[in-house]
Amino acid sequence: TRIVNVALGQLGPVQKADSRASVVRRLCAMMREAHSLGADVIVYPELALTTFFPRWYIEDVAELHRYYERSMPNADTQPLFDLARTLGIGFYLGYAELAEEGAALVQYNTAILVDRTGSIVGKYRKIHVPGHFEHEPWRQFQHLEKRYFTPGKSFDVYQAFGGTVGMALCNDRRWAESYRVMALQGAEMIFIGYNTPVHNAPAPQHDDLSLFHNQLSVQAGAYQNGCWVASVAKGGVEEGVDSIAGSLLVAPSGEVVARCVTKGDEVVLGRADLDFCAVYKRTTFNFDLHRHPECYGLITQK
Ligand code: CDT
Repeated sequence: TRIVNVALGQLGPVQKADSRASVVRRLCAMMREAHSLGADVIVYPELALTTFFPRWYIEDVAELHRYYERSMPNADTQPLFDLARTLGIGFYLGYAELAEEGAALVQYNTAILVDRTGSIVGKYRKIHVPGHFEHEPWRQFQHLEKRYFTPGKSFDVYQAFGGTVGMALCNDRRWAESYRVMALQGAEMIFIGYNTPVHNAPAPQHDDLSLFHNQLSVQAGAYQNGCWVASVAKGGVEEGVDSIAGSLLVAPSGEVVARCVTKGDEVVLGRADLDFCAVYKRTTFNFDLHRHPECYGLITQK
């Protein structure tokens, strides 16, 4: 057996006035708790270092760019990396990234995977960037991710924690392709961070189903690909906007083996045996034996 003790590092709200340093203190406290529970790795949410700023239409570029990290680690986040190395625990962390590409500054919604030595072993830039591009004042709040983030280019996997690990971010978890592309590369465990407002302005009739759709997506992704999925929220009421919590660890069987029960900062430990993937990957979801990619062409066409 290859056991990975996975801590769900769910965050409660981060308000606009909360400094990076104060958020990193919360993340460090959770990392210590995860370590005391025996965790090998702690999974934090998407955009964990700041409030979920795509809820606002921000015209001033300097003001907008205050929400992004120009380097990682940086002065504010270094304590988290130092603590990881001291405790010998890895982490997944989502944040807004401002990347210098030639003369251009490119904005990404990013997650990193950090190993037990405090070294970054993987970086993922969100591919399914949801919401809208233009200011839509009719909404109670904006969801301007399409304006603020350029989509990433690939779903990769990494050798970490004794297995093959992939990453995704929030809206990616609703798309079967996200999990499948990583599973085709052998993913045994996928980490996902999310911020999901309860209210979805274009389809308010779905508001009551928001927790159900979250869990449905993650359970299906895990089962259909024979892999573990840890999906972790930033939940609660942030700047007046309520977001779902419901962080989960799902087994390759599709069963929920651990979940958070509050909407605040909460650490819950789950025990993931990576060898439990094999029976699914060898039988029902033996991709080599049973897939028919020759019939799936439409999926890769625009
Ligand atoms: N952060 C993120 O991707 N949130 C979306 C909200 C719904 S789309 C406006 C999600 O899929 O959970």
